[in-house]
Amino acid sequence: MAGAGISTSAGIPDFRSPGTGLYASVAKYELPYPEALFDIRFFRKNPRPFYTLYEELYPDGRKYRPTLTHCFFRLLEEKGVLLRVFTQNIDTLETLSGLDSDSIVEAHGSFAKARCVECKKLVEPAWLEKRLKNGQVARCEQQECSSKNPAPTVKPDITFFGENLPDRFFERLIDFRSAELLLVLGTSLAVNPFASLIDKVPLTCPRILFNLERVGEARDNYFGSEGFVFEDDSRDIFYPGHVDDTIRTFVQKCGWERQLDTIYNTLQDRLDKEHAADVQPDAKEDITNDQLDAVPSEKKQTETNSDKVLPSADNLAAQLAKTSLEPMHGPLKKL
Ligand code: CNA
Repeated sequence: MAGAGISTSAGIPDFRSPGTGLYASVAKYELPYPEALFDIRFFRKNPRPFYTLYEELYPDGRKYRPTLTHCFFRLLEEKGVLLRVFTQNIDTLETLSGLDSDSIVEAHGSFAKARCVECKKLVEPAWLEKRLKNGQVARCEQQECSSKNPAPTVKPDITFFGENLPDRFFERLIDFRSAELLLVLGTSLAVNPFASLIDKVPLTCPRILFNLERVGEARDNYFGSEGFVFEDDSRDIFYPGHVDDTIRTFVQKCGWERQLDTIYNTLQDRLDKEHAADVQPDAKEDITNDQLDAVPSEKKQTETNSDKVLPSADNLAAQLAKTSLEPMHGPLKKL
């Protein structure tokens, strides 16, 4: 389960981080209250504030790049241990990282497509980009809409407050029941129903929070959520810090660091080439299993460390590393 905190190192501000989050810079958007930025009723009356943000964050594939954490999802996919990435993010960086579309659930939609709020007709990305570059609010040009004054606004397929979540979110909820390990990364867990998903995994499923701050705890009394309990004997673990750093530490414990770097560097090279050639990104770069196998395994290091008393997050990482070598539903079950 991912949130805006996994994309801050890509240069995209989150909502709630003090000082740097979007809500801290509401003055720029001239909002009556911070959440109005993503409120469908407010947007229908005044789309300008949202469009200011939209121009900044529009994913043209050049401005913002997937982070090490996005590449970590790729690594889990390559290893065959990724069930699904449920993301609240709308920046499409999971897709740009090369993750299979089936591995992703964009719980709050994404910027990838946009349509008229009235007739729901999709618009061409090039048509929209031109208007965003000119600082215009895009208005529907379909015959039935263009005669209205003002013509209805074009809105990306992201879920605003007051709108339903995408069908795929509900269709894939079933995944939580079969999860053997839940990783929660870079989210304040302040938005429901997404936040409540942490309690949809089996009671035996360990849960790790990678975040700058402790969130989602039982004492926070989130509606519909029992929350994390970060006690010594609990199944819940808090990994504090910058998520790219803590993920690197976690991956080191799995013995997969070099493979993660290979994925990251290969992706950066591909994006460099695409930007140089000024073409749109299309396919994921081909990292073959042979290439991954060619990377010297750091598993030995994990094994040498195995006689040390490891904190439980390290144990989980070591178990995860073994899982890739054995059928799914293996060692994590025994925890
Ligand atoms: P949020 O409420 O702003 O919370 C972000 C969380 O991430 C906070 O707890 C931060 O402490 C933490 N955080 C920030 N940077 C890091 C970091 N480098 N390492 C570790 N933790 C970090 O954002 P949520 O995702 O929880 O809220 C859900 C909203 C935010 C969704 O509806 C999104 O659409 C929306 N959003 C998305 C993006 C994006 O797509 N990149 C950006 C801003 C907001």
